[in-house]
Amino acid sequence: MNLDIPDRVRERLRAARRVVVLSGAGVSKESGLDTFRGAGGLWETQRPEELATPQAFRREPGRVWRWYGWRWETATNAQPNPGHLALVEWEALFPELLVVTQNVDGLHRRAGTSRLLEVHGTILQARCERCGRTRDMGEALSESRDEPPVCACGGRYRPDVVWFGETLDEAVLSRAYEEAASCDLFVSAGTSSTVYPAAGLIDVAHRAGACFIEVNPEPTPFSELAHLRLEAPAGEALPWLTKEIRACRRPD
Ligand code: BJW
Ligand code: ZN
Repeated sequence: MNLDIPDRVRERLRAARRVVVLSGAGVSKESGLDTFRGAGGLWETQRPEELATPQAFRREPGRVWRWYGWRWETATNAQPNPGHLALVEWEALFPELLVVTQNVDGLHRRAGTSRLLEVHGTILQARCERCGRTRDMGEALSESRDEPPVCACGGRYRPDVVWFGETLDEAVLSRAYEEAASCDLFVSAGTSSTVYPAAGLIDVAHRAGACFIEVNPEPTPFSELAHLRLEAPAGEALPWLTKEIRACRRPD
C-alpha cells in the first residue's frame, strides 16, 4: 500500500486508546469465504432477505439446513488471514480494543482476538428453535445432514445465528453501542454497512467524535464520513495500518 496518512489522522492514531473495530464478510474473503453482497457474493442470485430468515427456515428447513451445513464446512476448513491476525496484534497496541464482528465464521476467535462480540451469532453452534438448547454444529450435522435434527423437546435445531427480522442479543448489542459511543478510533473493515443495527454503530461513533477509518475496496453509504479510506483488501490494509500505527507511536 502506498498512501500518505494526513497529519490530523496520524495524530488521532497516536493518541487513540479506546478503539472499536466493526468487521464484516470482506475480512474473511481472503480466507476463501464468500461475501454476501457484491460480485461473486453468496447472494448474488438470491436476496439475503429471502434466505436468512425464520420464514425461509419454516418453509424449507432442509434447504436452509443444507446451506448452513455447507457454510459450516467451508468456515471450519478456512484459516484466519493476515487481516484477522493484524487485529490480534492491535490488542497489544490498544488495551481497550473491542472487535465487533458481524461474521459467524469464528475466524476472529480462532486467530486469537479475545475482546470480541459476535453480534450475528455463530455458525459453529446449533440451537433448538423451541427450548434454546445449544450444541456443537459439527455434531448436529453428523447426526443429520439433509434435514435439521430434532431436539429431545421436539423442536428443530437451527444455526445459532441472527436472521433478518430477529433481534440481536440485547446485552451484546448495548455493549457494542456503549463502546462505539465512547471510543476515540472506530475502524470498519470489510462490511457493506447496510445491515442494521450493526451499521448504526458507525454513525454513533462518528457523532461522538471518533476518528473513523473505513477499509473496503468499494465505497459504502458511510464512506463520506470517513477521515481515512483504505481502498484495499483487508488482508493488505490492516497489516499496513498496523505498521503505520506502530511507527507513529514509536518515541522519536
Ligand atoms: C472486502 C473485501 C476484502 C470484499 N477486504 N473488504 C433500519 C433501517 C432499515 C432496515 C432495518 C433497520 N433496522 C433493522 C432493519 C431490518 C434489517 C436490516 O438491516 N435490513 C437492511 C438490509 C435494510 N435488520 C434486521 O432484521 C436485524 N434485526 C433487527 O433489527 O431486529 C429488530 C427488528 C425486527 C423486525 C423488524 C425490524 C427490526 C437482524 C439482521 C441480521 C443479519 N443477518 C445476516 C445473516 C447472519 C447469518 C449468516 O451469516 O447467514 O448477517 S444477513 C448478512 O448481512 C449477515 C452479515 O453479517 C450481514 C452484513 O453483511 P456484511 O458483513 O456487511 O457483508 P456484505 O457481503 O454485505 O459486504 C461485504 C463487503 O466487503 C463489501 O462492501 C465488499 O466491497 C467488501 N469486500 N472483499 C475488505 N478482501
Ligand atoms: Zn429443544
